[in-house]
Amino acid sequence: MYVQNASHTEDVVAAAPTGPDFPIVIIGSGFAGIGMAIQLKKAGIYSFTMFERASEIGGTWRDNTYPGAACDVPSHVYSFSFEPNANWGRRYAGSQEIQAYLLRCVEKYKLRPHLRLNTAIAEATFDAGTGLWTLMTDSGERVTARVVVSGVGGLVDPAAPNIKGLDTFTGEMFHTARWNHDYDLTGKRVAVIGTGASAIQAVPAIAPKVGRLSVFQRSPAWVVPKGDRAISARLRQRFRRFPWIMKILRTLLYGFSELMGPIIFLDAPWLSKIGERMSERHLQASVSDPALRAKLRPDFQFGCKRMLISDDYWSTMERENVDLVTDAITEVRAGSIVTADGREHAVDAIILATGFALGLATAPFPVTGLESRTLDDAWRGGAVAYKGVSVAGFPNYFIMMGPNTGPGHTSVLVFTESQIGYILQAIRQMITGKITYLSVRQDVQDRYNAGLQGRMKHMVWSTGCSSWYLDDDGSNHALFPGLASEYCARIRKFKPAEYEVVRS
Ligand code: N01
Repeated sequence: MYVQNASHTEDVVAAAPTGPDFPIVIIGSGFAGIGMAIQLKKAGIYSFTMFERASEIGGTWRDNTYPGAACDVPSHVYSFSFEPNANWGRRYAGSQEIQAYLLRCVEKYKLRPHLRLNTAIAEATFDAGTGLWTLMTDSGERVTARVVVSGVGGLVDPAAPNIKGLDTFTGEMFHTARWNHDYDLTGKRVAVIGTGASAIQAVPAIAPKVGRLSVFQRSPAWVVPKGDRAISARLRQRFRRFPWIMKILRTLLYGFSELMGPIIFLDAPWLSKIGERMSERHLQASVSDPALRAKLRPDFQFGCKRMLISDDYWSTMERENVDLVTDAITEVRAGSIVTADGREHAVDAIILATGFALGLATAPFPVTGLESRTLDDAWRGGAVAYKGVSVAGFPNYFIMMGPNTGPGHTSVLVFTESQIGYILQAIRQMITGKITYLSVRQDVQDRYNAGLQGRMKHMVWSTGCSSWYLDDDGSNHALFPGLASEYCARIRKFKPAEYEVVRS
């Protein structure tokens, strides 16, 4: 239990079994950080400390507790491949069940002694002389690390919408990712602003409870059926007895998502039509009123914005106590929301389902690499990283779910696990090769990114809709323009020749 006993973090990492010369810091304890920690332990590398700014692990699944919160990727593929869970209760597990899974992983792999909760990293600076990162915590504590693995995630901090008068609202107001469970919505007049992936889960869950629900839609989205259902006790028992069935299921689910991939991400109208027809059939089956259907039907190509997956969102919009408001919000007043048609919608509570301030394109805190260059400077023209993981000039600093590694069509964990494998190889090479630091070559990074950006013109994401995928200038530094299998193949092997390698 060296973390708890140490009075200073420098002592903590120094006291770890791998020795004082190889301290590793993992920032964040969501799926990425936990997966990295487990694989380090499996590789016999124990000299790591995981910093988490919140009071518990879990990231997305700790924060998103809104009613209906669930993963829209099937659980048997949205879990670690090395830690299958025979007991998933539903095809698409809810956030509580996923958080419980992560907590079990932490206990099973005995990660608690490596964990520093309630400790945010506020600054990181690299020293080329020693090959060490110095990290400052928010309480001013100084920590040194040979390697930093950033697993801070991109969709973390709630985005506050820029709506006139929002701060003058005197009723209850909270964001989906900061749900106030102490506030009872029963019988209340509730507004939901936003109709993205979070809203379409929360709306059907709260609609039966509230008095009146007004859903403020700025732009509609393509929705496809989820086919969610409980996994029977019998099937779960089979999974426990024959774990190989889960492996086959995982392979099938992954294979299916990869097959669907081109429909979702390619700018090929004939492929998009397949998705649009699937969604249109779902709309016809869910909503009987043609006028309401027209309001819910997007006018952009399938996949341009993140495709939404729900069995009951569209049908909920036809409930007697639910209104879809498509006129733009012009102002929020003490007890109401005013729309462009002049209507004043009186509400008791406003739920902001307005998404997240995307952290992919900016450094999560000041990060200073070689020659005193900051990550924000390096990313001024858009966030770039070699294979989404390494940034030229920032040695021994590895990013998980970094630039251009988001999938629009499959489980993000497929990407995460391949990044863990890559970073682990780099760390092993550093330990065995007595390497002081590794910095990806600028020409290697430039070539990789030119290739990715060159392919963006074939992708559907910039065909005329707005989304968190795109930077202000319309460029895409969030998603990987291809199949997950391609990404995994490209990142499978760590090649030192692609890095400047400095030995002391
Ligand atoms: O956020 P979003 P989200 N006035 O950015 C609207 C992941 N996720 O939290 O489309 C009025 O998608 C905005 O309107 P518009 C997933 O990757 C995963 O729902 O910009 N409206 C939009 O409708 C997802 O993509 C799961 O016109 C305003 C909504 O708010 C990502 O998180 C579940 C507005 C924001 O939608 C984000 O999803 C949930 C304003 N001023 C989320 N500002 C899984 O199941 C914004 N909007 C895995």
